[in-house]
Amino acid sequence: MDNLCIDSLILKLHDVNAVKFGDYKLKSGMMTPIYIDLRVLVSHPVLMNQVSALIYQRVLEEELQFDSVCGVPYTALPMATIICSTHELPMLIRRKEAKDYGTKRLVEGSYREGDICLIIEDTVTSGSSILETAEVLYQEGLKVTDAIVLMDREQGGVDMLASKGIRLHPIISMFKLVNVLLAAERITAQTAQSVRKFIQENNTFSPKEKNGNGVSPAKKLCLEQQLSYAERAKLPDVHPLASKLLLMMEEKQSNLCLSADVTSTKELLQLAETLGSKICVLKTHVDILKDFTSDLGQKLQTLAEKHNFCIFEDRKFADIGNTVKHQYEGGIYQISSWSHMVNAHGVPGPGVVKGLSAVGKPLGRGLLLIAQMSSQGSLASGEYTQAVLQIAEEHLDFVFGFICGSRITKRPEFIHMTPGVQMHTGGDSLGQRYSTPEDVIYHKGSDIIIVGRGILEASDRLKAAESYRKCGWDAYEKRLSQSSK
Ligand code: S5P
Repeated sequence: MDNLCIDSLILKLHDVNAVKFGDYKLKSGMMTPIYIDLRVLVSHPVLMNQVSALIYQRVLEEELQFDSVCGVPYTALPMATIICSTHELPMLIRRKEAKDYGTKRLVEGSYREGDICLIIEDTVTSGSSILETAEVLYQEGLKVTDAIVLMDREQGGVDMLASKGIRLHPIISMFKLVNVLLAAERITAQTAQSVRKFIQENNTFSPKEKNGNGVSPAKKLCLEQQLSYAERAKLPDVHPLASKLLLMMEEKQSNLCLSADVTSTKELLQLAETLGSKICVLKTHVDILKDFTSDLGQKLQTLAEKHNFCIFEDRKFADIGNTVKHQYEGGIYQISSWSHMVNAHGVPGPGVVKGLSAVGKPLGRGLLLIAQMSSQGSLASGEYTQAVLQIAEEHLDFVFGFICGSRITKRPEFIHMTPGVQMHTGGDSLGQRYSTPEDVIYHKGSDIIIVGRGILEASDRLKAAESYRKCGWDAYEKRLSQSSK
């Protein structure tokens, strides 16, 4: 989703008084220093269309599957209507009260038992309004798997709904809103701080039993994942390379892997030199270099030692054991001689790991298996991911982690690395999909963010790398602090 688009929308919402600062009472009775009132949007048709278009864009990005759409009455009702009318999607209307004449229906529209209904909402605090609507839909035999909300007050709605089996996809978060208004000098730093404090201190969702029912997936991750990177580095079964990497991460306060997808050797070495201090891993695609020379590996290794990072050639091996052995060791690139880690698909079965291990293990190298991919329509999911996990568990002496979208195993010895990361969700025109560092590390429980164009296309790469490092690290610290609560 385009960042500028969200930023300008936030300013326009502020212009029309849909965002107010002061002392306001929420539906729950709680007093709040910020109030979101999107009811005014009906008087601003251009803005209403823009909001509806953003919600629909999110539907596409998340590739949501559903049979009908229902807006939570009343504010989200016109938004759902515009989306359904524009894109010719069937809509359902949830009545707040059943009529006392005629059909007495609580849900208007046509549907069949088992149909999936997507819920649309304007603002979420605790998530209770969405749940109320979902419960009415459940009574009619409908299913609800996902909901989209324009504004998430970040007070526990995502976790509460997740605990009820509903994924909530927020478009604007409260922190983002405050940051944009502060940057535009619409509010003072003091107001921004009081809102942030209020949000942090007023989470409406507190799971009753630790590890028990009613705990959201995000919270469950936190509860399970109590070890720091440094503690994991010392586990008895951890692969030596994973141990080295985890200690490096802790020391540099970086869980950022730079995907240095450039086509000139000079630029690659420059990146390693200038951004080396910000990263824990430098990921390369040496086969896209137009001027590869055999001394590159040595030069990269020198920089890796100087700046304390690991080298990861993203070769994605996917052949029978005997072939990958040659591809890893020989050819022009001689990858095994300089790359600390490589990755492989599980498609060929365990033979691919055995072939690579024959070359890499004696050199102290390690392997990441590709368990999931960031690209749209990826086939690496479900049972495939589980089968890859099993191959990894059978080769703990060489496989030390995964390329994946979210954490796939509780074993703390494995390192999870996630590509498809930018500051904002969205994608490119060739099927890449992006999640945010916070989502990947905090919500999805991964360990390392892999960032390419988010940094490479920035006007100041060093500044961008520092922002990603900080976001990734903050999300890790947030996860750790929650787990020890
Ligand atoms: O599923 C994947 C696996 C990988 S390794 N999706 C990916 O995007 N990658 C790699 O991560 C991809 O080859 C590229 O080098 C990097 C993502 O680049 P970005 O520019 O989209 O951040």
